[in-house]
Amino acid sequence: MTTLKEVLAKKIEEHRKRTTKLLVEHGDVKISEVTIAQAIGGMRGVKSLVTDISYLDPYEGIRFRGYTIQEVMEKLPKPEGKDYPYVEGFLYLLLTGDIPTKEQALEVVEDMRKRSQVPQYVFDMLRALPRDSHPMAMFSAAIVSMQRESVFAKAYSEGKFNKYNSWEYMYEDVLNLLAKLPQIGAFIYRLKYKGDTQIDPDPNLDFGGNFARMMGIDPPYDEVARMYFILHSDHESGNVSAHTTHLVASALSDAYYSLAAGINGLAGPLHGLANQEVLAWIQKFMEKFGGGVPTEEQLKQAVWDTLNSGQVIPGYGHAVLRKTDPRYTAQREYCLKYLPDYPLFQLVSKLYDVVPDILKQHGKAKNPWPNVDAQSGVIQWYYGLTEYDFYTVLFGIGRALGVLSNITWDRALGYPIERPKSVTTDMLEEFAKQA
Ligand code: FCX
Repeated sequence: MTTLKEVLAKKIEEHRKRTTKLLVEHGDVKISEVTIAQAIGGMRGVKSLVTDISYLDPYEGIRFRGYTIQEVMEKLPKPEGKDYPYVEGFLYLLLTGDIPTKEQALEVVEDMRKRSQVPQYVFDMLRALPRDSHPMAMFSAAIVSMQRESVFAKAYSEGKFNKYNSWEYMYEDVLNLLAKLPQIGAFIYRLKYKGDTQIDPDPNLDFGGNFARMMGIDPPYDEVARMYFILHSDHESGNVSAHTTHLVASALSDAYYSLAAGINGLAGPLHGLANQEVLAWIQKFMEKFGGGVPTEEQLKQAVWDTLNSGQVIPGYGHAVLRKTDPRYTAQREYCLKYLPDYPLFQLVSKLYDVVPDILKQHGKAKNPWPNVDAQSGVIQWYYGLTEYDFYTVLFGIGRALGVLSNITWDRALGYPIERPKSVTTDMLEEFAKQA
């Protein structure tokens, strides 16, 4: 057994007592109320999910296992000579809550390398899909196609499964699945955009380093990959991709079914697809202004034109955040270090100067500040990844780290099938009358 699995088993044993005590002794304590506006309005702010993997404070932004982005980047072990941590060490943190030593991180690197071989039928299936399929549809199809590999589903069908050991089968699926995602993502990219010229993984490289290699993009893109996957990993439990993965897993569907479902949610333009939308939107108005960097006045006009045509400004606003997303800031800092003079970065910075004020004047968005998606496409574009349809796959590889850690814990703590109650409009009208 690896150190990660051993440590996790110990943590789970300890944590189960806390969950049981809460349920048995304090199960009736109220933590939230639901208004009519929340029931109609996407359950915004209703506290009804539990996760310890990450927490999103509206004003501070995300903390992973209690650590800010900056702390995560500083404290986690890094490959020799690199600024960004091993993704594998970050997974150790998400699963256990502990910062691993370099040896512990390297043990996960080695374990995942052993699990990383993608079955040939996945490549055959991807090649058989129409080449103009969206990369997210291909990514989701690749994940669900591997469901036959699930040790969780096998254990269930063989009757080996019980409430106490089910997390171990989930853990095996989670590690097996995560280890394959960089190659699947890079395969889709090179199949669609590089004439199906594939680059083999290098067994000596880590998750981020290998992804960059298989994409065919030189360093420091390996650093971008590490940063990007960590930043996009988790955003507590209520966002569409995390919630969907959790919901589907709650029916005891395995990690393959659950992650594919979450990825399908991530593909929506109000969620993960917003990062490609940002680039598409910027390109559109740059074309309109003859390809050059627009003036501030032209930018303001472009923002108003978008709003007046009833569309949202991609990369701005958030359901929970009420300040600039620290994931935006972390990527901005990368840009300031590596590409400060890049025109597209300067344009994105100029948008930061004009959009919040316009959104405030417009008066609808509760949060006028940029989110993670406003900045991420620029970095990809700079390193030659201009096929922005692909950007959400990058988000998806990162997001898998968080949502799969979550469903491992869902099984460990025996969370039941999720089944909120619905009411009819007649009933809401009746509640309103009685209020
Ligand atoms: N531009 C224009 N209008 C916006 C807006 C934006 N960026 N953000 C919110 N609004 C509008 C909403 O459309 C809504 O209008 P309505 O009353 O006519 O329906 C009103 O402001 C109130 O919405 P609000 O409560 O602030 O935001 P929601 O929680 O409903 O939605 C998202 C949050 C993120 C979906 C919304 O801000 C949005 O559409 N942003 C643009 C898309 C985007 O960047 N998504 C990525 C978010 C995230 F980081 C991720 O998941 O990846």
